[in-house]
Amino acid sequence: MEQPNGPALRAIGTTAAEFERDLVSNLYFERGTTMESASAQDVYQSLAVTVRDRLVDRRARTATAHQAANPRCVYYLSAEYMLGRQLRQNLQYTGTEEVARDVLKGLGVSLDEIADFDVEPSLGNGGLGRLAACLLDALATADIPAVGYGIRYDLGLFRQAIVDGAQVERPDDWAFDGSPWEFPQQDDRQAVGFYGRVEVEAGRRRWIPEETVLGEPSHMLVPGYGTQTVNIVRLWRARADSDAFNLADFAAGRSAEAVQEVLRSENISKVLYPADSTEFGRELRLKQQYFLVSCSLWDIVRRFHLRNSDWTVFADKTVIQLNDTHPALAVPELMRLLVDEYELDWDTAWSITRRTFAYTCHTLLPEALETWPVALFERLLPRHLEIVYAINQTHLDEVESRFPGDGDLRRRLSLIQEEPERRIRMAHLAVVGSHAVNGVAELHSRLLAETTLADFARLWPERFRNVTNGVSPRRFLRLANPRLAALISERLGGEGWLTDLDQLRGLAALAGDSEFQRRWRVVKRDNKLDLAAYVRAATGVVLDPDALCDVHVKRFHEYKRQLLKLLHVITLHDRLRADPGADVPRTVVFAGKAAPSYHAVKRIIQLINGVAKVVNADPAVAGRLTVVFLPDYNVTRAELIVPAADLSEQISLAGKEASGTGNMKLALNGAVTVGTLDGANIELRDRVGADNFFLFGVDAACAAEVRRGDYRPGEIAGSDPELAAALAAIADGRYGAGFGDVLDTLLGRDEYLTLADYRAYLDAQDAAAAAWRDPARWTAMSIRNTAHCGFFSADRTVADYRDRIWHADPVPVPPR
Ligand code: NBY
Repeated sequence: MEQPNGPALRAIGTTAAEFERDLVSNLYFERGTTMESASAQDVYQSLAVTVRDRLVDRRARTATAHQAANPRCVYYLSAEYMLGRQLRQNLQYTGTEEVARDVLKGLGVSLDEIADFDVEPSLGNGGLGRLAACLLDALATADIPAVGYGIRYDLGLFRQAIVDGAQVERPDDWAFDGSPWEFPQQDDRQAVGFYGRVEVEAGRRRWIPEETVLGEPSHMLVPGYGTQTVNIVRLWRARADSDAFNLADFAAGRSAEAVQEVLRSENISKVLYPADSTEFGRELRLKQQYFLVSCSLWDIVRRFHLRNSDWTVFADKTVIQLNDTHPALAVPELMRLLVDEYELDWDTAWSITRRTFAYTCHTLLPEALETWPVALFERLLPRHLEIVYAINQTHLDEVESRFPGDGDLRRRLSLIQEEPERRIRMAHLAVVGSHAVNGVAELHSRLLAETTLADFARLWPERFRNVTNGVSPRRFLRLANPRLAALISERLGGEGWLTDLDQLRGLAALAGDSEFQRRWRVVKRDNKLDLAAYVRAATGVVLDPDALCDVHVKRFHEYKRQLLKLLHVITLHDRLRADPGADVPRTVVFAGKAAPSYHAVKRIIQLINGVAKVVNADPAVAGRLTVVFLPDYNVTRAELIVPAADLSEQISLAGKEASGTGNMKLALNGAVTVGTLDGANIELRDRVGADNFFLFGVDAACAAEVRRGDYRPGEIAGSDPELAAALAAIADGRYGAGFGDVLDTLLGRDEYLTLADYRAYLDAQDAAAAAWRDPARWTAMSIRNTAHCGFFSADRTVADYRDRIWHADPVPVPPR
């Protein structure tokens, strides 16, 4: 950055000498130590700062370019971000990995060992949070000015341990050893109100909050790949006012009372709610949502005013994407700011608001659609409730004028649910307040418009569209699978595919090339050796790198049907005991976390571990079948498992998984999918070709029909001897006593049609095994999967959002 009048900045260079000088100097000035006496943690922290400095320089130039261009900015509001580890990413994006490796080696330290000190900030549950991170990566890579807003939870998603086969949740104090990637911005604190009352002052309504909490931002840098752009994610942490601590109480020995007020405030950003489907946590959760929204909107307005003075251009300069409904309070909050604080008239404010917001829905499950009790909402946010009512009034008037006399329709479209309790429907609020609403895969967007949001789609068809999810090829191929990335670059003659993923098509011509196939298999085998080393250290289970690596990794949910996979494992075990040639040598890897309160799936985790114990101890199947539950699935674990996978399990009940993104990551890394016609599986199969995908199961329409009809899982179990044997094995207690509850859900309602799809699933698995027996055939399928995955790049997803929702232009950042 040019500094015409200030003191000269230290030059940031990429040569080994410059890198070493900066590293040693950071060690000395930031950690107060020297190479001779530094701990590994010291070296890690200094290395991180050295790499970070290279991004800071780009960030400064990015901010200058944005200020000059006054562009339309994309603001992404999300309660979750799963950014993954930062060190290797940032080494790569700054082109300093080799330099760092050499410099450290010269200093007698190994980069690989140091890199293990890097901690992933697990500020999310699953797909929704990781999608946010992939989109930010692609936004920066596309030079689109963007800020991600989120909450800096002190404790991320719980760390999962397995004790006696069961999930145990431990706190994830991710910043415990320091957090070198963060830039705290204490001087930008922002007050957020809660509770209180509404007063009328000179004819205007105004909220007088009763409680105030401070939002303290901190930044993480989000570099683009192959560009100078560095965007930011701005995470808010709740702080009490500095005089909230009660000295008198403390002096009198009442230490708990002394910190009461501090705790009450700071609890707001204490933990991420580990729900991945239904809503719970109530008041604190609603407080979190408003906290995020209030801090972020204030910041967005501040940024707007740095470059503009006229509200009429606000929506031309600002687009706010709501990542699901968790930040939907932003709609009434922007109205409150515009009408109450900036004194715009209601209609002008409403027109600005609608043009500003867009909403992405990530579910179809009715139980996952957020609603808030009106009574709670009124107590916490009295002025916002008035605004929601006013928005609803105008909205229902519009419905009445378009569909006169249809009281039922008005009730269905209302922002307020009346029965059994009055509640605010956040998805309705988000739709009404947005100019664009999108689902995350073609099937999902269609079903949204036909079922969940059908009435809205009839009212405003022009608002609805699909934007199929995508994943970052930088993280999930280049960083996670450097061996495959190197092979691809070698054959495609460069790394252009990293930002133009359709180039992978060039690999299709090599699918049958035996030498290329051999190299492809060597890469996969080496990746399996890495996974095996980790699994052995973490669980003691030994994996065979030549076995088919069959992975079911994602959050635990009944609709994702980990139990269907487990029934397959039990049947395989039976078959192999009778005939060792009944299946190919296979390793089945399960990983994923269950919401702590989701008892039914925590039981499934226990059952998996029970089955794994029996199978792995059975000499009759040694070397044929191994089952492992790898604890604590997160982005870092995914980066280890995904490159090693041969077979990708995407077996949710059709019509339940909005999109899935693990399906994309695995196929991109050459895993072949066994999957249902659900979410983005459909688009994946269309692209990689039906011959390179093992399809099974009922489709969404058929599933809905079965559910409506007279479905009798017991009859299916009775007429399929292998299934009956698998269920009997669970019942007889060999995997642990008392799994009657699991059997009851299967034989009772079997909500997710596990038994209905069992036979088709086994047939698909047999087809997969047959393909695996022919390595040339399998490898060709694997290569074709990677070759046809270009569409699933997050760069394409961002281009779709840009062209069809955001209409934001890139702002290139000039090199130094
Ligand atoms: O979003 C996931 C979908 O299940 C998956 O199909 C899709 O690919 C992905 C990205 O679009 N949804 C998801 O991860 N949802 C959550 O994690 C979540 C978190 C919290 C709550 C609800 C859902 N909550 O109610 O608090």
